[in-house]
Amino acid sequence: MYTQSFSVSDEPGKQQKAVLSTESPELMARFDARIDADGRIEPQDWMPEAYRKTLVRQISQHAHSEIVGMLPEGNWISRAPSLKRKAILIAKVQDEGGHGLYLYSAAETLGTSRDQMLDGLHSGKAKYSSIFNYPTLNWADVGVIGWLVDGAAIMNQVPLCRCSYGPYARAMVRVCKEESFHQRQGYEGLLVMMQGTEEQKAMVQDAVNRWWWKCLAMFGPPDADSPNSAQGMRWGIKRVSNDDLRQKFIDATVPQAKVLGVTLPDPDLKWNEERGHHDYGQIDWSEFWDTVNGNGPCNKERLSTRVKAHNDGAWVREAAIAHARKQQQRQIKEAA
Ligand code: FAQ
Repeated sequence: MYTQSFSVSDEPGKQQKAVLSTESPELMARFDARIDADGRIEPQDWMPEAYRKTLVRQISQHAHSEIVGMLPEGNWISRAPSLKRKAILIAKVQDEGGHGLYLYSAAETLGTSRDQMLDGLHSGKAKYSSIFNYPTLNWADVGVIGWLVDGAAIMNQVPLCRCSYGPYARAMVRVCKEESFHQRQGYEGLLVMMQGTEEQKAMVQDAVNRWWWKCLAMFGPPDADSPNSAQGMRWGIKRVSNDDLRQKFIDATVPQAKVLGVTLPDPDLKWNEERGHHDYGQIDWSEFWDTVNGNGPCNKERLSTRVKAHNDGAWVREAAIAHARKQQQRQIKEAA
């Protein structure tokens, strides 16, 4: 899918410039016209450096989120309540790993190497979604992550299938299909628990209480405080604003909560006939920024687990490189 990707060296400092960065008015006008006509930009096309940088920032953060997002649910694979639930959870967590890989590949087409992106994550410089810095305390958390976290992710990612950058938009199509399965498996798991004992019902309600507000914050700061939104929308990278996506998510989730039989923990949540939307209470943005800035309950644990996994996997990467080298040498010998 990404074979149109540029050849980029993984050696730091040896990154190949994908295109000339000359921002001539003529190239700029052609780029703007393509964006205005709702056309796609492909890796081989000229693009302004700021557009490239914005995409690398967003796509790499997205990839990191998928990879770190494997950890909270991964914690429950060994404790799933049945073989069926364990198999489903393994498949889901594996899917998230796959999403990370498509996204790193999409970002690589912009001339940034995977090593550079991973360095950013492992050194704590790169961002990833705030939501994955909270603990998964009981089995209902796994269902709630599927229902609400994947539900929020889909709401945000469906418009990204129409993103102006081709490789990102195409990657999102498959990601969204898989996220839909994740959302349904989470909701189905919760429906089963809600038909169970009083203790099981209380577990679901407790998990919903802990995750609801964090899921609303996942959409990012309010539009008025979102420095990247205006330009991202102008370039057709973002299609729907943070606040509009948040509102769509709330409106879609309220009836689902009713069917499930849980209460969403917001006394201000009510239908507003005039607006045709639900009103909702205040999100704690200071908690959100604390978490984004590395001080949430699990930031340190998530990062150290990820760094350890990367270091533990070094021998696999080394073995793969040694194997590729041997094969190459054999081919050279055979050709001689
Ligand atoms: N967490 O100006 P904006 C998933 C940062 S995937 C941390 O509004 P923008 C799958 C933002 O980066 C979830 N940081 O920024 C799954 C910016 O910082 P910067 C991830 C956040 O880019 C499910 C600053 O705040 N999804 O869940 C967050 O226009 C279950 C100002 O914000 C994506 O990445 C946050 N929540 O809009 C996996 C989707 N929000 O870079 C496992 C693609 C904002 O200037 C289990 N990304 N920030 O230093 C996007 O759509 C956008 O990047 C937004 C942010 C909407 C996230």
